[in-house]
Amino acid sequence: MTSVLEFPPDFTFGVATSAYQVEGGIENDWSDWERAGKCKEADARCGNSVEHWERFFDDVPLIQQLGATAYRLSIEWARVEPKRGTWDDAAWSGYRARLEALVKAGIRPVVTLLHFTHPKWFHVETPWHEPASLVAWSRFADKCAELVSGLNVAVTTLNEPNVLLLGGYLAGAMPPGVSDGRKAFAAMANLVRAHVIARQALLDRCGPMEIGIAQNMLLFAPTRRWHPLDQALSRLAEGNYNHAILETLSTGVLKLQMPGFTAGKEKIDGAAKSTEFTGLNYYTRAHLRFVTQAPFVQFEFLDHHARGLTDIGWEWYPEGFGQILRQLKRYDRPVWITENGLDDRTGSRRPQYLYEHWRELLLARADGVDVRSYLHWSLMDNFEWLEAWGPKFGLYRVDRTTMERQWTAACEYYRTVATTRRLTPPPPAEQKSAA
Ligand code: IFM
Repeated sequence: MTSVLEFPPDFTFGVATSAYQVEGGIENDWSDWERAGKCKEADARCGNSVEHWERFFDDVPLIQQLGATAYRLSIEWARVEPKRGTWDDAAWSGYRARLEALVKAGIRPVVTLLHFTHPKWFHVETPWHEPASLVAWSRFADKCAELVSGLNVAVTTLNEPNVLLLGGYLAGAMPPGVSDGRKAFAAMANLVRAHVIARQALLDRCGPMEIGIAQNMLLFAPTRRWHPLDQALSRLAEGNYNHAILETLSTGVLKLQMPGFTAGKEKIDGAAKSTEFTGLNYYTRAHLRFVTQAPFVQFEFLDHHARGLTDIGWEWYPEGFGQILRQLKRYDRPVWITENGLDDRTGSRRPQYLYEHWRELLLARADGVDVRSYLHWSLMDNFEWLEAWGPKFGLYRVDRTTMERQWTAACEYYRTVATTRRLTPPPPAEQKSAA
């Protein structure tokens, strides 16, 4: 019998990254987006990133040293299909060799098929709001099924489809830069279909296996607790952003209700009960305020508890993690934390962040939430999309001039908890200034 502040022996500790953010040398829709000056700093480039493609086999021991036994990584579609219909066989075998190396090292791969990025040709002819997107996707999904067959892997078909839809199809802030409610709804339905297609391809090729998505969820709260419109916005955000896709994968019916933006209802064949686990990416709480000018909603990250916002300005709010975990009981599936972490330029806050979030996780487990794994975002510092190289999410700090991976206090703390399974507070942080 384990105590509340102990992780059971079969609980999985792991780490996560995504291809574009760490591999380097990739030309895709995001590299074009950067070149068009669309990141926060116009000259920001992912470029050679942290060279994880080249250094992969040396990076595997870094995962082992953390006591981690799972690694969530993604397949870069643009690497394996740089031209529509033309596979790069060396890239496919490169991924296979990497997955095999992980398995050999006792690390279970959790493979993401789509983590925000697409080959350059994709949006030109087959953006997600067009049915043809699914033709291109089906071919890719079949190849991914072939890639993982015979290996003990789990799959998250889609990473944060809600972020891709909001950023890429409603706000126009990430590729493909569309801002159109009707297209956003069509894209959403097709992304759910993409999950169903990939799932079928995997089951056909590999037999029973664990398949889910990684869903970004925020705890939403009204900025003015008494204000009916702030309250209504929070409820809408919770329903549409957090739950609409998870509900669809549970009931088979996609329902979206975003007044003034988009709405729709559609039955998606094969979507009902189409996951083996619910993947949660949790970072923060967002407060919502109704404003009288379009888009009528203002997002705010408030430091209500005076804990200090994170470096990119997110609220430090572990309680939200526990609350969201409890909401996931409704899906009646084991929960995997597919991402959780913090941008921390000095590295001094991450151990305490881990402690507080792990504590919430264990309390939620004690409350009956079947949380089975925790994959930390991120194994090492990486390219943070519109924010480029400012945020530091890595357990390992990466010096991008030498590409040296540096062990940090958070690595030490992670290893202690992952290997002892006992959650005790971390030693007091040394105060460091940002590098
Ligand atoms: O870096 C991202 C990741 O790609 C998706 N989830 C959130 C992370 C931190 O913003």
